[in-house]
Amino acid sequence: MASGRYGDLNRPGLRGRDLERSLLRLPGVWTSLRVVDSVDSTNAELARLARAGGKSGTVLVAESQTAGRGRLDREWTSPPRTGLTFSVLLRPEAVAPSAWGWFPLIAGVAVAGAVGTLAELDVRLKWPNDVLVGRRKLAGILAERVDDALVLGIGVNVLADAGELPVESATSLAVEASEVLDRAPILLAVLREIGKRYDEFVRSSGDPEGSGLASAYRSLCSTLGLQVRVELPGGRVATGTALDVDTAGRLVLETDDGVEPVGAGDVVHVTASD
Ligand code: BT5
Repeated sequence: MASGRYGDLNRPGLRGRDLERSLLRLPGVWTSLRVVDSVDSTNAELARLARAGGKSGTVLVAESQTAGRGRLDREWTSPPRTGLTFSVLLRPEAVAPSAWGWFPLIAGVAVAGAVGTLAELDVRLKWPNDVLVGRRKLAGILAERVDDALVLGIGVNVLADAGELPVESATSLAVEASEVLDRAPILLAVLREIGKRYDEFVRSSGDPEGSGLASAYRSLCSTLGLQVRVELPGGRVATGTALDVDTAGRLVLETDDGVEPVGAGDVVHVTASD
């Protein structure tokens, strides 16, 4: 496997104890952070932990995954230590199931906001939560419900050079010439932002407007206002103008047949607003 133009010296491992100490310094939703060398999938591991009664606020970071998962049975691949691959386990007891669609969007807002600020890049979201720089994917998010727990998994491409990225449509902070390529502060910034947004959302009993989440999402989401094609999980395709995101986190489309909210799917931006 190529070591990349930064070489291994510039790909130091993450230090779990130091990261945990920094993360837990301030009170908040996080309860533990662990870094492992390798796991099948951080989402799969935290799903197992959730079923075994694992605690809300658990963070698991892996230096490499042997079976990283995307949505709809797709894969997430990333050479060891080139990116951030991690999951969090949360137990949002005060939020009605109808508002759970906002949890993956919380992760998207946190990643786009924190990474965009640190790296000084225009990082945007394609609904529901593809994290893009221009048209290329910098990070992906997989949210899974496990009984009454939530597992949010995040993969961010940091150090991978163009030859190491798995698909043409991918990018990394290194490829985008970001000055910030140190994975630890990026991880902490993303976790702090998820923690803050999650806490506000849960305290508002899952009210995306009252908690300020919806307006943060709208300002980061490049899908709204565009003509889009949405490939829905069953194979059907919906086309229309993306009007808004509703209280359930669904994308509201104006189609030829009227207004249609879609809860899951792959969006293709047909026209750009600028
Ligand atoms: C996602 O799925 O984007 C969700 C990815 C979530 C990954 C994290 S890593 C930590 C945690 N543990 C896991 O096992 N998963 C989560 P989706 O929208 O379905 O996109 C998957 C598609 O993105 C693939 O089919 C590829 O085309 C592309 N892809 C795979 N690896 C990529 C990468 N490193 N960068 C950009 N695109 C990638």
